Amino acid sequence: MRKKIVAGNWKMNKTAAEAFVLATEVAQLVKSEVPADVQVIMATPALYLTGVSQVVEGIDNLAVAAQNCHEKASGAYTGEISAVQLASAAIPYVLIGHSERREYFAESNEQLAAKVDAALANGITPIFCCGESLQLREGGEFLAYVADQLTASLFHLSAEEFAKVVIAYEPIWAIGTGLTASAGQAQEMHAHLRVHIAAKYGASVADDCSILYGGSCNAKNAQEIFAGPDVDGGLIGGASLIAADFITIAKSF
Ligand code: 3PY
Repeated sequence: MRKKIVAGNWKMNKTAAEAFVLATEVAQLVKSEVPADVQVIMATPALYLTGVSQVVEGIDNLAVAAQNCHEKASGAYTGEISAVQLASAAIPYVLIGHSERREYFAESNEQLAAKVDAALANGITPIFCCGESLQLREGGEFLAYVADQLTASLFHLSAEEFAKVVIAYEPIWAIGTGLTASAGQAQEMHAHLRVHIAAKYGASVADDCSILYGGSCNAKNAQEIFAGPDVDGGLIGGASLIAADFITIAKSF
């Protein structure tokens, strides 16, 4: 049985005081309102990871995630944080390959493969992001393009390793634009990725893989998007910064 997951990507938002307020509100609402079978995650700025970890402590279905990690274990990489360091602070999840990292920090498929390896080697669950640009969507090549992103960064893993990865499909044209993939467009891609995973790892691994939708998913459209049989939750941008909206999304299955 695959997990239902709603992960909030705070990106580079919130001051320390605001982060504490938001995390505390989310924690209270998860405890009182979110079904136990929905895993809620807050991907906070690195600075707040340990503080927010304390806020979520003891709530089984609430966890923190880093938004990135470096592929090397340690060394002269000013400003970076390694998976070894995240693991040493008991951070259970890390986003890898968000389109903003691919675009603004030129992260390649090969580098992302190394980051996935580093996360898994340290017992951290990677939430691997993939998605196509508007140009690729309009050109009609988008299904193959996104499947190729999985092949390039994940398909070197053993089936046992792959089973620990969460996928987040985020069409770039729907990130921060207010545009959302329709429920049909999300389901089409998710089903395609599941078939692609099954061809490599078999039906049972594919069936158990959580594939989240991201890209302007909000309290109004989450229910329709999550209704897709291959949509197992969401990676939420702006709406994760408002506790009530984020929790409405977490209750949208
Ligand atoms: C968005 O919805 O804007 C996101 O990028 C979520 O990661």
